[in-house]
Amino acid sequence: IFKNICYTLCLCLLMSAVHAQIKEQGIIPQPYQIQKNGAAFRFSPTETIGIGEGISPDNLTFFNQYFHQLAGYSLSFKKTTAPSIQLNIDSSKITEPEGYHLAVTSKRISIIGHDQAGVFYGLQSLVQLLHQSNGRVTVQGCTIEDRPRFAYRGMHLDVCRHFFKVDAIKKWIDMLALYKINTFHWHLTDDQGWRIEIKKYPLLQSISAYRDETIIGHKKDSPHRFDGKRYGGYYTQDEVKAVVAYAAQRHISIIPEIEMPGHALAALAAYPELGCTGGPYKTATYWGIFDDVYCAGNEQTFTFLQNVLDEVLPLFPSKYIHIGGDECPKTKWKTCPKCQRRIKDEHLKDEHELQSYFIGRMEKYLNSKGRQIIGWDEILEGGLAPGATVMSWTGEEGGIAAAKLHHNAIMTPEKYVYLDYYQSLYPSEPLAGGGYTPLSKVYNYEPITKELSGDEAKYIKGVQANAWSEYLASTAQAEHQIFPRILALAEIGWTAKQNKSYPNFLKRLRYEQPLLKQLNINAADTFDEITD
Ligand code: TNX
Repeated sequence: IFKNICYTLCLCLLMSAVHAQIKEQGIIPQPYQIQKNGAAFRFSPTETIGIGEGISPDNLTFFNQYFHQLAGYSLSFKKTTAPSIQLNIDSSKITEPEGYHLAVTSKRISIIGHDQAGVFYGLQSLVQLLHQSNGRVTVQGCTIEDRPRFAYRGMHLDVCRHFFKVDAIKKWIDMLALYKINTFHWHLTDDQGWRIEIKKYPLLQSISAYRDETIIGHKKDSPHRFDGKRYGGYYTQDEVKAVVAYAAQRHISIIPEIEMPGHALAALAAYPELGCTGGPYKTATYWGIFDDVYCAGNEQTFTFLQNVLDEVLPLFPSKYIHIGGDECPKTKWKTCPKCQRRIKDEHLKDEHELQSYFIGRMEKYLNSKGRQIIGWDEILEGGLAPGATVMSWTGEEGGIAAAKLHHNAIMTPEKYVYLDYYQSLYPSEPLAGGGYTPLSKVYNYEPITKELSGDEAKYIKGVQANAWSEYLASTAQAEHQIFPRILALAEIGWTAKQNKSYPNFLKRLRYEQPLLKQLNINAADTFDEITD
C-alpha cells in the first residue's frame, strides 16, 4: 500500500510539473502583449483550418511541417471559414506591417494578420505554444497582440571561409523564420572562396571556388590544420534560385554580398588582370586581410563586377545588394600607376577617396538597375555614396554617423552580436573567433544609442548578427555558434524595448531547448559566462 501511495504521489508531482511546464511555456521573441487565459485548445486529426481571402497556403505548409513532427498527422485547410481554427488578413484591424493578433480559447484559434507575413508570424507563435503530452497536441489559451520593433531583422552567414550545402542553408532559414527574422545576408565571395556560379566567368567555378588546403587557425603563423586536400564548392544558379524561393515562402528576403574592392583574392586567382600587379595570385589558404584587391584604376575591374552583378540580380529580387566595402588595404593602390592616374583624373584627394569613387560608381550601376546598396561601415571613408545603407560592424559609430547624415543604417557591432566569437569561458568551447559575445551580451545590446535624436533614430532600420565562418568547419559547429545566440538577436529585433528582460528570456529559452533538439539543431548549452 505504501509503495502504491508513493507511486501515486510521484505521478501527481510529475503531472503537476508537466502542467507547470505548459503554463510557463513562452514565445521567443517576446510578443508586444500576451495574456494567458488558463484555457487549452486540443487539436484532433479531423480539424480543418479555414483560410481567409488572400492568404497563401504556403504559410500553412510550413506550419504543418512542425505540426506533423509533433502530432504525427497534418492538418488540412480550405479556403473558407472553419468553426475552430481560422486565419484572416485584415489590415484595418491590425495596423502594423508584419503584425498579428492570435487568440486561443478552448474552442477556437484565430489568427488575424496585417499581411501575409503577419499571419505567418502568428503561426510561428502558435508553433512555440504547441505542446504534446500523452499523444495529444494542445495549445495554451491566450490573447496575443504582436508587431515588430524593427523592420530589418537579419542574420549573416559567411559561406566562403567554410562552405555549407544547400540543405543546411534551408534548415537554418527555417529556424530564422521560426524566430521572426526576415533577412538572410548571404556572404558569397571572399579571399578564401567564391561561392556563386557566374556563367560568363567559368574560372570562378574551377579556380576561385577552391583552395589548396582546409585550414583551421588564425593568420599565417598560428596553429593550422592542413589536410592537403582541395577545399571548396559553390552554389549553382539553380540552387540559388531554389534557396531564394524557399526563403521567400518563409517571408525572408535574401541579400547577396559580392565583396569589393577588398577580400577579392579568390576572384584575382582566376582573373589576375583585375589586380594592380597582375599576379599570379592564389585563393587564400589562411584567414586575415590581404593587400591584393581589385585594381580601382582598371576599367576591366568595373566591367567584370558589372557583368557579375548582371547575373546576380535576376537571382535575387531583394531591394538591397551588399557590396562589401570592408577591410580594403590601400597599399597596392598607392604604388599602382593606373590607380594613381585615376586619382588624378577624378580629382580625388587620396586612396580613401578612390575607395569612395569605386563604391559610388558601383552604386550608380546598381541604382540604374533599381537596387539600393548596403556596405560595411568603411564605405563612410572618403565620403558616403548618395543612397547607401551602412552596416555598422566595427562599432556603433558608423551607424550613428550614417543616421546623422540621414542615411539608413543597420547595427551589427562585432563587440555585441558576432556569432563567430566565444560564447562562454568553459574550456570545452571549440576554437572560435577572437572576441567574447556571451548570450547575455547579445541579448542586452540596444541598437538605438543616446547620441541619436528621435528623428535620427528612425534611420536605424534594424539589427543583424554575423556568423563569419573561419572556425565554423562543420554544420554542427556552425549551429553551436549560431544557437541559441540568434534567438537573443531575434528578440532585439522584434521585441519592444520595455518588454525585454534577460532573466525572463532565459526562462523561455529553457522551454525552447527541447524544440531546438527536436528540430535537430546542435545548440550550445554552455552559453553564458561562468558566474561562480
Ligand atoms: C572582420 S566584419 C571581417 C570578416 C572576418 C571577421 C571575423 C567584416 C565586415 N569583416 O572578414 O571574417 O572580422 O570576425
